[in-house]
Amino acid sequence: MSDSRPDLVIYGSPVSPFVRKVAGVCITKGVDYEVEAINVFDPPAWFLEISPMKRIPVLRDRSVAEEGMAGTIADSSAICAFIEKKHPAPALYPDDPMALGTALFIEEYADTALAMAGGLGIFRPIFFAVSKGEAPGLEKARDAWANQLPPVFDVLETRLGGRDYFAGDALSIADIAVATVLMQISLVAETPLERWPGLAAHFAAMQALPAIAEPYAAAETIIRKALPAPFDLT
Ligand SMILES: N[C@@H](CCC(=O)N[C@@H](CS)C(=O)NCC(=O)O)C(=O)O
Repeated sequence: MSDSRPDLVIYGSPVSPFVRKVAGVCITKGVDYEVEAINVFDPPAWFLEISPMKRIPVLRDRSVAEEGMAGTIADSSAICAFIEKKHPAPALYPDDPMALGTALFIEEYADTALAMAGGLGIFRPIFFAVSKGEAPGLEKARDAWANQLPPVFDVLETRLGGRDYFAGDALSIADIAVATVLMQISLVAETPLERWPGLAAHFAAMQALPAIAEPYAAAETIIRKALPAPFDLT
């Protein structure tokens, strides 16, 4: 009997923007994958061996190995680069050296500066509190929206420069990374971006892509059980 399971397993949860970034790359490339749930705050012992920094996502390629460290890669950026090499079309890393460097920088900026302000500043204080039955940390979230995010959005607006994509003239890992992390805010709060019209247009275009919308819908199903509607932080 043939094995109908996909080769690629993403360990984690669609609630993580980094899991959704990897899922978005798979969807864009038409590569089958499945998500195997891991609670990163209480992981099984075997997971720690494949995630030395105790983070999700970790990818397993079952065509390499079904268990243990072999066939696994930790960190969404490393995982996405692996998937690009294994499934080159459509390319999500530009050929042009400067466009490639730009894409990698924007991916890193989304995964660090944007994720710090949006994930740690807004998503966690709201969702972690609500899921424990506590009052949402709206003061901290409002401070992040008013003070931490605007300089990050300014950088993204400038780098985008009114174009459709962050790097080169096609969708790249940069666009997927920015959209998935921005949507971490949308899970718990409204995200009015009128002050950053280029970023707002880019965000709307990205939200219409199945690669962004489908993993987000999976996250939203989980989040809405504890939080029926996003908050207004303005
Ligand atoms: N740079 C890492 C970041 C991964 C990351 O921070 N994941 C979060 C979930 S969104 C996590 O595992 N957090 C666990 C913790 O904070 O203990 C990547 O891109 O994979």
